[in-house]
Amino acid sequence: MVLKLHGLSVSTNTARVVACLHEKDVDFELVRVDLFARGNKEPSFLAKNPFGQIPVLEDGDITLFESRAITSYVAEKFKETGTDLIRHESFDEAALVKVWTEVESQQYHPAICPIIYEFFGKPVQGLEPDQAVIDANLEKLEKVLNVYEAKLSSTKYLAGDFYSLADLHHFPYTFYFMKTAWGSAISDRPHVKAWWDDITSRPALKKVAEGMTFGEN
Ligand code: GSH
Repeated sequence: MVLKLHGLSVSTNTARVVACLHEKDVDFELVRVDLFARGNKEPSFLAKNPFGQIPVLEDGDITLFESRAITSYVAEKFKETGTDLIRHESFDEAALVKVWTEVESQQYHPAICPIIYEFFGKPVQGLEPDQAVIDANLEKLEKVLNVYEAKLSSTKYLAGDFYSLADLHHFPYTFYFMKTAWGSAISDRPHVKAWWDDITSRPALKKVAEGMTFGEN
């Protein structure tokens, strides 16, 4: 039975899961949830995710929400196909993947998310971006990126010399961030830039990027 992913290809959190499904060569059907028509607040959708947010993955009898939990499930369930994103053959490497997936979620995401929301999310709703919020979070993001720059000067990817879920999880928000005026936070740090260029040249991520065009998807 083909997996059903409820979401939108322009949505960052949906794109995180789509990237993982492409890396794992797993077929899926994208079921469009119209956020503007509040399709995510319909009882039938709330039955799948009581928080009324996309993405949601349905795989047979199991229904999952929270994009990072979904990618872990997919990477684990399909560990024998496509790219190994969790280093399942090495206990130590798998632990490092977990560390750096937590870093994305606990350090990187809280800084980059408000910037993307102010810059892209607010105008879509007819609201003015708040530059003070953007500036405060840029400062936080730069500090996180200083740590990344040091780490990526000793390993090619975040968890080690192997691409993993930890790198992949950064893709969607950073993709939109690079379309703002502040992309130099990434490109002025040589090791972070080399890492970003490397991961965005992956066929799976290029394919996801094709769907991340506001107004068209
Ligand atoms: N932590 C959740 C995840 O990683 O899946 C966040 C999900 C989320 O914020 N989804 C957004 C959404 O559904 C779209 S990218 N927004 C509509 C809403 O919150 O009402």
